[in-house]
Amino acid sequence: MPTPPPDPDCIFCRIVAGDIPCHKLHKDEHTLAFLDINPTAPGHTLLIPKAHNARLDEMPGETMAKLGAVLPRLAGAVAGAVGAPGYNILQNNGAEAGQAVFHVHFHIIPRGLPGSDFRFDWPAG
Ligand code: IU
Repeated sequence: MPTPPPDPDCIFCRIVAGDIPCHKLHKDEHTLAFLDINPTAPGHTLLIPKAHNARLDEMPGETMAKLGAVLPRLAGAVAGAVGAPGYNILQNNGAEAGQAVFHVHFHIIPRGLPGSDFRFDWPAG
């Protein structure tokens, strides 16, 4: 499957291109990770594919494999760096599900830090 071209209107494509700065934590040929600009917790990180896909169900499985190769160790490193005993991995698809930036991204959200934890109703009910 051909690599989708960057979307000039996509903020994350512009971060990948270096047009917009970010606090970079990881970079390789296919993926990029940077601190969320509006963190829910200290260390809140986004892992993205460099290629533009608006949502997970439009993304080639090969791209998921590239992200999956990075996510476990990155998540552990992020949580460890801020001293968090736990973390959430969150990935939103569609405005109805809370997606605001339409370029696939995985949130790594450190949890359990005294004084900075947030309310998260899961499991529901
Ligand atoms: P969401 O899953 O699409 O709702 O998450 C988008 C995230 O992207 C959100 O946490 C924003 O704070 C974050 N973000 C960012 O880190 N840098 C930006 O320039 C923009 C959004 I726009």
